Amino acid sequence: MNAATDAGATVPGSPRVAIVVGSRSDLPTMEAATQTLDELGIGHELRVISAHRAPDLLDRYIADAEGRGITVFIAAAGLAAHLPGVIASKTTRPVIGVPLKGGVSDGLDALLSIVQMPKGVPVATVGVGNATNAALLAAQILAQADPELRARVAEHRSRGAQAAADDPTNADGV
Ligand code: AIR
Repeated sequence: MNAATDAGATVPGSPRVAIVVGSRSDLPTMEAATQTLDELGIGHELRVISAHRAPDLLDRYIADAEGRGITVFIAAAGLAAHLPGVIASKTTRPVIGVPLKGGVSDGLDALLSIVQMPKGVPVATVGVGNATNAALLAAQILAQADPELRARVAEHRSRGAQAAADDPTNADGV
């Protein structure tokens, strides 16, 4: 086991966030996560690995990712969305689940599947399709041990607040 694995430290230049999706059909929704991580200067990688179509590959990937210094996993899936829970069962690094639209209740099924993890193995869950919030939460987790990133996250948020304030629909001084 290398030092990076032991300490959960960064291998210089290596990605810190892994985005795992259950299907290629999930990729368009997750573009917002990669874009947000790019804006914040956070290295990331993306894999398509279904928890039930490729369970052995998922096992190997998580072990390898931890060894390379991946610190936060973002896992997105629709339908019977077991991917975040399965990843969380195999790592003690934080897992953020993104329920995706589709299925009989257009995302409510995936939301309940992800948010209802039985006690002992948590998955932090964001709103249906909210890839942006998943990336921001990952950034905030990483920022706790990285003052420069904390400043970038704060700046990113104040830019969002400024954009809201500059929106002409808010110009009536409310
Ligand atoms: N899925 C794939 N394997 C496990 C799950 N939960 C999900 C994908 C996608 C949906 O099933 O995350 O949202 C449909 O996948 P596909 O490949 O049929 O388009």
